Amino acid sequence: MSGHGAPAIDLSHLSGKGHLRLVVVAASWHTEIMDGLLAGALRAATDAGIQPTVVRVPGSFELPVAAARLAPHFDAVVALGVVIRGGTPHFDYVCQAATSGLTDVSVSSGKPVGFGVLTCDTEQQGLDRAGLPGSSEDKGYESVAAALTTAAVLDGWQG
Ligand code: DLZ
Repeated sequence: MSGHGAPAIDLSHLSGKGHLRLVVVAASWHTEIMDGLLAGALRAATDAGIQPTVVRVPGSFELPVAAARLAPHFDAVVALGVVIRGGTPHFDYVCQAATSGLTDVSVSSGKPVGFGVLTCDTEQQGLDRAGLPGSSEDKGYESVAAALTTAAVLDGWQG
């Protein structure tokens, strides 16, 4: 999977949607990459005119439980994390738990959960996607844009 084919991001359609409540749940492993992802996420929220709540958890494995607890109180959730492959199968378990856990939260809560979890073979792959100077992609920004765009589409549709 590559960034090729991604839609252009234009957040101007979110004007008038400043009431949307956004929480960014961010893991803490791989500090430099996480700092870039979080900065990109906050930049996107600012561009949308929304002031997010930020909640930190230890690792990506903890993202789903935090998202599950917070989702009822917000219109959109964004999960940020970085998992880098090591020498054991641990990588696969953490990635699987984060991915399926966050999907479950989104579907069961009916709230968009932006997926800003990088699953990388190398640290360099994470740096390339972290929205840092020299990065080619900005996954923190993209995941907030996706979650807020979906929340705006669903805004007003109550179950
Ligand atoms: C244990 C662990 C390892 C080895 N690697 C990562 C990682 O690359 N990225 C990440 O977000 N978290 C990692 N963790 C921590 C787990 O996500 C989790 O916090 C611990 O297993 C405790 O539940």
